Amino acid sequence: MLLIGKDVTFAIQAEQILICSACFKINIETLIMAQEIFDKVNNILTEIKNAQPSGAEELEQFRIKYLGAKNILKPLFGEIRNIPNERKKEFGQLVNSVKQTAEARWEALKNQAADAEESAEANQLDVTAPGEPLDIGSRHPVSIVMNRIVETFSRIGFTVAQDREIEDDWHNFTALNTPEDHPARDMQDTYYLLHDTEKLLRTHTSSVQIRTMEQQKPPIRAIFPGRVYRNETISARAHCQFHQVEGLYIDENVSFADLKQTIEYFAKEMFGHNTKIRLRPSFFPFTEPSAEVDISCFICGGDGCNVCKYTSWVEIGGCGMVDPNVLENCGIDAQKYTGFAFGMGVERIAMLKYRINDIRLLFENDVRFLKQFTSAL
Ligand code: 2NL
Repeated sequence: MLLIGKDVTFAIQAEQILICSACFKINIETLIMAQEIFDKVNNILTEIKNAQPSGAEELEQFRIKYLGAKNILKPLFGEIRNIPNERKKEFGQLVNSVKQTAEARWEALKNQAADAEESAEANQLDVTAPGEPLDIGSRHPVSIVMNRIVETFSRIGFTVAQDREIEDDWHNFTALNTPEDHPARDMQDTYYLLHDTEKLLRTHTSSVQIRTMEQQKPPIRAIFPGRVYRNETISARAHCQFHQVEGLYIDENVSFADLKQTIEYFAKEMFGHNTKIRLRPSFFPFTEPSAEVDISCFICGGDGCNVCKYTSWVEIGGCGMVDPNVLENCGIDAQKYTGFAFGMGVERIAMLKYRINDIRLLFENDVRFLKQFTSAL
C-alpha cells in the first residue's frame, strides 16, 4: 500500500476502507487541480474589484478583457467539468458572481468617466462671458394702429369706452335698428353661445355705444376700440375675429358737416396731410344718411396702383348720422339731439399702412413676422 499523505492515511484508517493507490492518486490530483481553479477565479475577482483603468482606452481594454466576446471569464465556465461534484455548485456560484462583479464594475467605471468628462466641460465654462441677449418684444401691428387711432381722436376731445365681448341681441342688433330678418343676425354670420343662445359674440363695438347712450346723457363724444367676431370663412382677406374702432358724437345741432370735418381731420393725421377724403352714399340700419369713407391713395397719390386697384381711392370705413330710432331706443330725445357715428376695421388700416397682404398673419403670433413693426408709422 502506497501512502501518499498523512491525512489520507488517517482517513483510510478511520473508515477502514481499502482503496487502491491509483485511485488515491487521481483523487488527490483532482482535489489539488480544483483548488487551483478556485484560486484562479478568486484572483480574477480581486483583479476586477481593484481595477482602476484611467482614460477611455484603458476603460475599453477592461471591457474587452472581462465582458468582450472573448472575455477571460468564458473558459472558466468550461472548467466546471474538472471540479468534483460536491464543489460544482460552489464553483458555479463563484464564476457567476465574478461575471456580475465585472458588469457592475464596468457600469461604475463608465459613469465615473462620464462624470469626469462633464466636470471637465463645466470647468471650461467662462463665467465672464456675456449672457445670452434677451429678445425684446415689440408691439403688435394691430395694437400700434389702434393706439394711433385712439390718440388721434383723443386730441379732439373723444373719450374711450370699452365693454364686454359677449353681448345680448338687444345691444348688438335690436337697439341698432337692425330688423329681425336681417342676414347679420343669422347663425351663418354671427356666433351664438351654445349653452346660452340668448348671448352672442359682438359683431361690432356699436354695442358699447348703445350701453354708453343708455347710461350717459348727451353730450357724448367717445370712441370704442375692441375685438369683434363674425362667422366668416378665414382667408387672406377675411377673418372670424378682428378689431374695430367706432366713434360717436351726440349733442344738440351735430351736423353732417361736423362728421365730414372729423373724418377729414382723422384721415390727414393718420395718412398724411395731403390726404383727401370722399364720402360715398351707402346704407347701414343704424345711420341715415350713411356713407362709406374713402381716402385718396397714399401709395400712388392718385396715379393708380395695386392698393387702390387703379381707382386712386381706398376705402377705410363707414359713417353716417345716427338714426333717430337708435337714439330713442337708448332713451335719448331725437327731437332735441342729433349725432354722427363712424366705424373702421383696424386690421384693414394696418394692412394698408404696412402693406400686409394676408390678414391671417396678424393672428398667427409668429415673432419673426411681428418684430418687423415699429411704432413709427
Ligand atoms: C364700418 C362701418 C359704422 C357705425 C359704424 C354706429 C353706432 C351706433 C349708431 C350708429 Cl350706436 N352707428 N356705428 C355707423 C356707421 C358705420 O361702421 O365699415 N365699420 C367697419
